[in-house]
Amino acid sequence: MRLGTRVAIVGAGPAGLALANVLQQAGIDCVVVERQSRAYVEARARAGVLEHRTVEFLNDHGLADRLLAEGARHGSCEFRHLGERFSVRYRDLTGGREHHVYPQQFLVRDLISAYLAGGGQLFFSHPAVALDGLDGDRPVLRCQPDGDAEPLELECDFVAGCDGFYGASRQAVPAGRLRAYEKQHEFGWLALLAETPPAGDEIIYALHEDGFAGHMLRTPSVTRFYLQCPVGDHPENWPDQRIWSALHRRLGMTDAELAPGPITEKNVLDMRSFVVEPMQYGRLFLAGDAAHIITPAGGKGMNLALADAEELATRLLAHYRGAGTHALDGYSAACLPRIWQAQEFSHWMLHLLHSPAAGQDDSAFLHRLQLSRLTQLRDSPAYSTMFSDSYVGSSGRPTAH
Ligand code: RFL
Repeated sequence: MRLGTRVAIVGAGPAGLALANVLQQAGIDCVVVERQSRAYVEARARAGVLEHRTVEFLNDHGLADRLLAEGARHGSCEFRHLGERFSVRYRDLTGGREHHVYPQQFLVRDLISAYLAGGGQLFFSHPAVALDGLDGDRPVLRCQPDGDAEPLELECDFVAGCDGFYGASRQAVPAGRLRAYEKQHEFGWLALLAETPPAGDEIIYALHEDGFAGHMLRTPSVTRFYLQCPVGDHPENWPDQRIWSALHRRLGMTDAELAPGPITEKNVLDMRSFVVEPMQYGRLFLAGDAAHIITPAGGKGMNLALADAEELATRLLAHYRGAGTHALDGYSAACLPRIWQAQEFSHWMLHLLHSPAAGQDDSAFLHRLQLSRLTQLRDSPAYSTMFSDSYVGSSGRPTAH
């Protein structure tokens, strides 16, 4: 089957779906293709922290009703170390900016239903396998569905590559046209989801000689936890009993404070930072994880993906309203400062939280730096205000062109 559209969107994650909804609301024809089934993407649990700016964007487009009704608002987080505990009240320190906690898969579900309710075209189980003619006037996106289903060809004005880090879009750019900046971190994180209520209503970051532990809120009955582990560790090395005892020890909690429950997800995360520049080539625009990967420290990934979607949507709207191509030419330059700021913050946070690998020549020195950061965060209003501003995210939104 061959179809024509204005914007072909690869990937039904937060970036692709937000872009599709905004274009649809503006009457700009678009088609979304997604490699996985609808059931799969609506159940894929990942992020859960939405910044104030992200919620404002979604709300402006009528896409935040459920998240505002069902999500929880948070304005402080807690740090723990050697029996000491203190909170940083980032809402108070930033004039009222706060986080909303709402699981990513719920947001994906809301964005899919809003787009389909508006008559949007979305092809699930249709992996994009080739993007041709990106440097011409009408690129063609080719999808090869599984089994006997007919291949799909989409002829379009522009391709939005929102297909995550391992997607096909970035790979379609000729060699040498994009520059990648990357860092592989020297720690691993065991990422866990447990059917257990959170122990309190704050995100908790615990520094411990055994390694970092994180307590992240998701819903009243499901909590995400992170445990620092060596690079290359395997989930099989972490039977449930070992996990709960590590969480209790590192977070300084008893069984009564944090009740062990079934662990429904156990993954070792690849702690990688990656940015590609520019985020565009010819008629292809990369958004979200397709263009950059950030560690989960600081909870920025989904927020950056949605900020890219908003930037790209604003510029596509300007283009179709007659502003010319310069609106689109500036897409990458407009996104990159925000992305690098988030990368810098996430990197700082990683080094605040992680115990340096024992046995290295500089590990004792690095540990002292870590403690100094923590003390300043506790004692210096200027330091904690700067942390809060980065943590909760700026309030800047794209301007119309
Ligand atoms: P996504 O969500 O990966 O969506 C990309 C979509 O593209 C599809 N796809 C293709 N479709 C068609 N053809 C192809 N060839 C395709 N190849 C791939 C995929 O199936 C998928 O549906 O990218 P997007 O939209 O850029 O969104 C990015 C976010 O998902 C990501 O940054 C966050 O989940 C990162 N992240 C967190 N971010 C936060 O802001 N706060 C957090 O607390 C947070 N916690 C996390 C996280 C990511 C995690 N993992 C596992 C990566 C916790 C975890 C555990």
